[in-house]
Amino acid sequence: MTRAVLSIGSNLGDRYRHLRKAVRLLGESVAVVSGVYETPPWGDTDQPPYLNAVVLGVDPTATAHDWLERARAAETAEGRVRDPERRFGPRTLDVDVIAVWDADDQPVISDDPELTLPHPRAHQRAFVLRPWIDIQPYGQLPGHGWLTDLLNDPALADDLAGMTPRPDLPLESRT
Ligand code: PH2
Ligand code: MG
Ligand code: MG
Repeated sequence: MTRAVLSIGSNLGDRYRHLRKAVRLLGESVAVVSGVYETPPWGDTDQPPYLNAVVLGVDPTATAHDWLERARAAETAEGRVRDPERRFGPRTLDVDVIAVWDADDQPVISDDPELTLPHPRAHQRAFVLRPWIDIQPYGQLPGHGWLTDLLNDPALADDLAGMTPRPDLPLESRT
């Protein structure tokens, strides 16, 4: 059995619909889905606010690249157009593979430029860590430690304060 933590986000069009579709497109392997948060844009701040959530995927055989392919397929299905000039720009749907654990429960480490694992910026992103800890309070980001400790980093305080839980926008979870 392999496991993956995926971050989903949208800030263009019907954001909630894109997230619901993402969960549906990721399919059978979606084990648990976090609540949705409204989050200020990170990185490139000249864009609309995002809706973000985190998904825990569990699959008998999927490799890290299988998770990446599923993520990309969902993005493409939701009309994602990549702007090479704007790496952190607005998007209908972004599905990022944050971390993967192999069949022996060991974290997958990869410096493949196509898929760096764990995600190289996840430890700085409140919009990943905050929904993640909701569904995995004892979670650890491989190479960076406990989510509880990462979320206590003063560098994240402003981003955390700027996030708003959206319990009015539930995503379907299998468990
Ligand atoms: N994704 C980005 C850039 N900035 N900001 C927020 N709040 N949420 C995101 O998902 C996000 C972002 C590029 O992937
Ligand atoms: Mg992203
Ligand atoms: Mg992405």
